[in-house]
Amino acid sequence: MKTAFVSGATSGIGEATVRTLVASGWRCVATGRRGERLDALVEELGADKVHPAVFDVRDEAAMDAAIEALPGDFAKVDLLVNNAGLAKGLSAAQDADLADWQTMIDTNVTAMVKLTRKLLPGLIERRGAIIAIGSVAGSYIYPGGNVYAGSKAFANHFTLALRADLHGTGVRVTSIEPGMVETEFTKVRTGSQQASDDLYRGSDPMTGQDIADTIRWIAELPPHLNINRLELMPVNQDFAGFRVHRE
Ligand code: NDP
Ligand code: 8X3
Repeated sequence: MKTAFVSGATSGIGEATVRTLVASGWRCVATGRRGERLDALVEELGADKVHPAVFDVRDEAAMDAAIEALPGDFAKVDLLVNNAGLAKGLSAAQDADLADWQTMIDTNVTAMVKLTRKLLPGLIERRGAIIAIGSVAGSYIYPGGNVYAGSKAFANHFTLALRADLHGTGVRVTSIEPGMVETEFTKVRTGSQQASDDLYRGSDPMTGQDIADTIRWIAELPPHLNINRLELMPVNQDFAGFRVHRE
């Protein structure tokens, strides 16, 4: 049985990924700040299958302690799913809250690279894999995307860059770049369940399960095969976006 380390497993894509990987025979380290949700996953799936690691990814000492405390085979990570992340706000750059910008950079960029660096030696030892959840926001621009878009462009590109450094190690690296997935993402971004419902209504968005199934598929491909990057959208979303302002 192999071990996956899934950051951000208390909701959305990460939670679905833990359920899906466990159903497919993996054991999972499930992380997040909301410990009660991780406890519920352990209750549902079994303590031999899920280890809850409760920490804020922005707190490096807490990240170190959580990694240090991984019990038994949960410490032998074969797959890192870099998923924890968030958007805060949709204001134009000129109106944006700097604290929101800092939160996104600390979470989506700084924490992701630290977690990756800390788990890399073991991943190399076990010829494991890294799957990171970037975003279409890292490739296509929309108003108010600003720092979120920048952080996801970083995530997309950092993940691809890892491939070069890991050349010859056997470690597989994939950047998954989804469009609209209905999770708690928009509620967290806007602070409003209504805004979230309004965004997804009638659009038939992707689900956390869609992305979890994709992660499982990639994770279980034969070891000689690497998916470099994979962009997914719901059929009802596209990437046309040019605008012209006339005086
Ligand atoms: P959710 O809000 O449902 O899940 C986000 C997860 O990240 C939660 O488990 C949350 O845990 C965790 N997280 C956020 N901040 C921290 C933190 N400081 N410390 C620890 N964990 C943290 O959203 P999604 O499932 O949609 O998001 C997962 C990833 O997918 C993100 O990286 C997001 O950018 C990306 N993505 C999402 C898309 C979408 O449309 N939903 C599309 C493209 C990419 P907790 O709050 O308990 O700490
Ligand atoms: C989240 C997808 O399109 O809302 O990364 O920016 S989008």
